[in-house]
Amino acid sequence: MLIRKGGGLKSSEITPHVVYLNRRAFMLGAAALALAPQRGEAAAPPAATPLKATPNSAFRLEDAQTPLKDVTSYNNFYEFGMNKEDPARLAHTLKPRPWAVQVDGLVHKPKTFDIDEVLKMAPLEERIYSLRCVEAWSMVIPWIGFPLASLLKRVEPTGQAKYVEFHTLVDPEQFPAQKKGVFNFSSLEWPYTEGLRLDEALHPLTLLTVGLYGQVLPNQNGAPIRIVIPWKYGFKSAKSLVRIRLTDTEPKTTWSRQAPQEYGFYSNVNPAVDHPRWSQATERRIGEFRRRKTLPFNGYADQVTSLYAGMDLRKFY
Ligand SMILES: Nc1nc2c(c(=O)[nH]1)N[C@H]1C(S)=C(S)[C@@H](COP(=O)(O)O)O[C@H]1N2
Ligand SMILES: [Mo]
Repeated sequence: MLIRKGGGLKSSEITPHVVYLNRRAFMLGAAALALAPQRGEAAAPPAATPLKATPNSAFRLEDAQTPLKDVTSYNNFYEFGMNKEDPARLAHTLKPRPWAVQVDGLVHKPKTFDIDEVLKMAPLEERIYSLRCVEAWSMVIPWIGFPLASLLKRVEPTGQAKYVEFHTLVDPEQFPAQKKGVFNFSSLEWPYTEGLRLDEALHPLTLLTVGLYGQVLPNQNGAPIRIVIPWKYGFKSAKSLVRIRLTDTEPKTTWSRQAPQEYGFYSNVNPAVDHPRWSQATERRIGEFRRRKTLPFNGYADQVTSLYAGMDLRKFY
């Protein structure tokens, strides 16, 4: 894929995630695509709401930060459409209040938390992580949140809990691409579902995220609450979460259902294991021209390699 100055992609380009979806759409009958809403002007974005957080110097990538403009206008959020510019254009339909997050499954104290209760659950930290998309681009973003572990400890996982499943909201009124017959391009199943092993979910790097760049999370970045797992490909970092469920079996995830040969459960950033359709050895930092080498575990190998001791990471991709 080609990237223009400023980091944007030409809108005519099809990016790797969606090549498969497009092919699928043709097979299903591409007529449905013609029903997609016409391109229109985005509604004026709501004024950013400031959000205070304490910088955590232990989690502070020193690389140049990706401009906020790119962070909010070059997004993958398939609930709004296939293209990188769809989320910014359409995200005004998402209503981040009122919002509740159900935390249940194999826990002693299942609970549905109001989002404002979650915001007060633990001190908010600012952490600068890079997010490495499976499409071989990356961004450096000052996120705001707190370790997912703080929330999980509240509900007290039982001894049977081995995995954590994440669900994004399903509401076609808020997410236009969930409307049947409108964006009938894909076989993506809603809710967008992701998962982690419990030890990954409890790892201090795993950030329950409510803001970025000193402000409340913009809708297109997964308001009001999402997960960020910096050593895994970006698609693991599910947005706009309404449910976190503890299970004893490995969750079926959206992308591994869609294309199991391309997207595994673990999805650790691994420059040595190519995606079947492209190399993962290098990446394009949005806003830069020269490609850079992709680092094992996206640069977090020292912190997370031990989670995978004894595992063949070619098999468990
Ligand atoms: N619910 C949901 N979460 C999602 C996605 C999505 O389409 N739907 N896209 C993922 C992908 S592929 C990436 S790279 C990141 C992008 O996060 P950002 O837009 O905040 O940079 O979100 C991930 N989370
Ligand atoms: Mo991605």
